[in-house]
Amino acid sequence: MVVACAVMGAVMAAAGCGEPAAEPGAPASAAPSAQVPAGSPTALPPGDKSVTSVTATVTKGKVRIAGHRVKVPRGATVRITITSDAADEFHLHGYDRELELAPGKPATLQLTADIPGVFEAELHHSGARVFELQVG
Ligand SMILES: [Cu+2]
Repeated sequence: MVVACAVMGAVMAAAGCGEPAAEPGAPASAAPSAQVPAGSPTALPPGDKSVTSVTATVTKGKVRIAGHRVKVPRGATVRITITSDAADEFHLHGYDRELELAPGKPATLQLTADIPGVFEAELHHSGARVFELQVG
């Protein structure tokens, strides 16, 4: 949500909402790929069972998704694919990862869920909430 974003931006003035925050303490686990740029393909083998896929479609600002709360164990790999009918910006709070969405083009973000908690994923332009990621 925009408000949450604004607050977050204020708290993390240096980073601002959307800027990839400086590493919040290097992940202690085996996650050396934390800084893979959004949209880059990763070296994960396809069909890996530890990957949780989240797929959402956005039409006229309305989000269609299988479940609005996505629960994963800590350390899981989460692959988020979003297709929007309008240009937008996807933002996963907490992890501070972003995806630029081009109209009609699926965009994919993959991350290691190594921060426990509940994090909101939203679209900046439409303000739509996409889902919540619950880790741990
Ligand atoms: Cu945001």
